[in-house]
Amino acid sequence: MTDLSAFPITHKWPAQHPERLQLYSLPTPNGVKVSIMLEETGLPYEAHLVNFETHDQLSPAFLSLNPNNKIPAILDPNGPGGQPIALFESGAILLYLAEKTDQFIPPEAIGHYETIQWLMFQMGGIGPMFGQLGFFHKFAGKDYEDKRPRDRYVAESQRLLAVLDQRLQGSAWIMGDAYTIADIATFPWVRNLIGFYEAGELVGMQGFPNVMRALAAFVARPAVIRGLAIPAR
Ligand SMILES: N[C@@H](CCC(=O)N[C@@H](CS)C(=O)NCC(=O)O)C(=O)O
Repeated sequence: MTDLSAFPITHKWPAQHPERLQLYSLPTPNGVKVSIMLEETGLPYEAHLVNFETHDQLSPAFLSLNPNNKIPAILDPNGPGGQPIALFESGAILLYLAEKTDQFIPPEAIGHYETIQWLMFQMGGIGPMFGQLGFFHKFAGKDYEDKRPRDRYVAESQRLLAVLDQRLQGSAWIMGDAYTIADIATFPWVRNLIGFYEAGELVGMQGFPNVMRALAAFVARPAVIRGLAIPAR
């Protein structure tokens, strides 16, 4: 029987199936990257809800795994060399799961590193910039009189969308015919920009037809449909 008691996070979120990978998350654009990836790979896992309303992400148990107090995080009892491994940062988790399962990252070196490059483009660009746009357009920042911060993030989001649209010209996915972790990282954020942030019109999404076409294909995937609702709130 796998024993995860050395990981304090399992005291607050007990594992019913300690031999399975444990996911600590919430269905936000960063959280669903990992639930979608897990659904796509078919790896057995157990999902635990980290409730922001009760500040679960600031609890000592959660901080013991991620001192940066953000979801998603995982604990894989069967990590490298059969040892348990705990990870945070969605990009690092996607890469770990891709390499663990040999799925959703091309095996040949050039395609492998280009996929990582586009994953970093999402992690360093799309995620943080769209997130700031959401703050200034939909949340507390929308009441600021000075619209320059909002306009700056609108312009930067449009620039990033143009780069992505150009990349997707004539390609089903970011890496061509291959659906990869770069897509799994990126499209939850594009979906969120249009849906939850209600910023589709603001950034002129209709001007990015390749992004819209790939987003439609992404959200139609059965694993994506399932992953978007995990963990159940
Ligand atoms: N770079 C991190 C960002 C994670 C992140 O921002 N998570 C948000 C939800 S989408 C969060 O946990 N916020 C809680 C907080 O800031 O207290 C990643 O990709 O994993």
